[in-house]
Amino acid sequence: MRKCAMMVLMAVLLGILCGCAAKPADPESHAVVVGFSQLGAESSWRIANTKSVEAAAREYGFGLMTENANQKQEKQIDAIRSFIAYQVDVIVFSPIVETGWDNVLNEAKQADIPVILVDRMIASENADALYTAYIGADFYAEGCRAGEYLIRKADHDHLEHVRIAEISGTPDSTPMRDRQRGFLDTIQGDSRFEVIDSISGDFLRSKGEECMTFLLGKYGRDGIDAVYSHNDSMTLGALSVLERNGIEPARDILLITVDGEKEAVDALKAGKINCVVQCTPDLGDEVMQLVQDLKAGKEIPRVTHPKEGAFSDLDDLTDPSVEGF
Ligand code: GYE
Repeated sequence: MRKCAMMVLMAVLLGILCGCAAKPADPESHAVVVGFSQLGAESSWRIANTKSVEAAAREYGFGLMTENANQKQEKQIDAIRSFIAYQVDVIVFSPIVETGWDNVLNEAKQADIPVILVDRMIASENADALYTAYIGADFYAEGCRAGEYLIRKADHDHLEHVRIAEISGTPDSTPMRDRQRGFLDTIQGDSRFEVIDSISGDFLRSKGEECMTFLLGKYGRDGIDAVYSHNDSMTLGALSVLERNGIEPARDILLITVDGEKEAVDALKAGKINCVVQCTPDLGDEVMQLVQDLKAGKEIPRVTHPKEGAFSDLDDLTDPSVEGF
């Protein structure tokens, strides 16, 4: 008996080590099986998002096959193909970049498997025909909130010239594109602001450090007034570089970030970040509600955006609603 239990444990561990898909224990026992292609584990946001989807699937009693692509588009394409072969009921998919999905999504369509895009969008001439619904943040609005904060801050502190360095997310991804567009559209035409550089940190903390080191080397500590970073992981990396160089974050160089993870909100409260634009990773419940409605033959909304806001040093940070995930 003990030997048997050991063998089961070994098999489970082997599965984990191989990085095999987390197949539902007994798919037959679930009325609905969902295939979830997650793009990676690059940030606290992503890890919280994966947990949210997994917890919601359990709550709804759906079988969930999760595949994590470790930042590789080809792996996501393979995962979707495996879901099609398995004939899952619904594919839930968070595309790492916007382009390059036409073939595989056409295959899902031909197999009659609906696709729900979660978090990120796809771009294609034929995009509308390739997915059933999208649920995720309005990244353009997030970029606007970052820009609006900077305008308020410049007004408040009577800043006349703000040289901004942007640390952007993964190139060709929806949050990178739209956070940039929203920000630039908001500050454009205001002569106080000058974007001096924009470099990609791929949404990774380690690359946020590298980017900040590079920017300081290129412009010097007195050549940058503000950093707009597309996520908290990169911001926290950049912040540590500033501190190591004796530069006071949020004072010597303004820091504006997006996501709202606990560590960033705590840094805001500690006066080390100026503004945190919220982006919620808790999309699981709404995704599974869409799956349920879809299976029940109900009409589902084509686009769902969660409600989000922003916290900053110009707000009351003692308000209990100011908290991170
Ligand atoms: O901001 C970042 C993550 O797509 C909204 O991806 C998501 C972004 C999030 O890696 O932290």
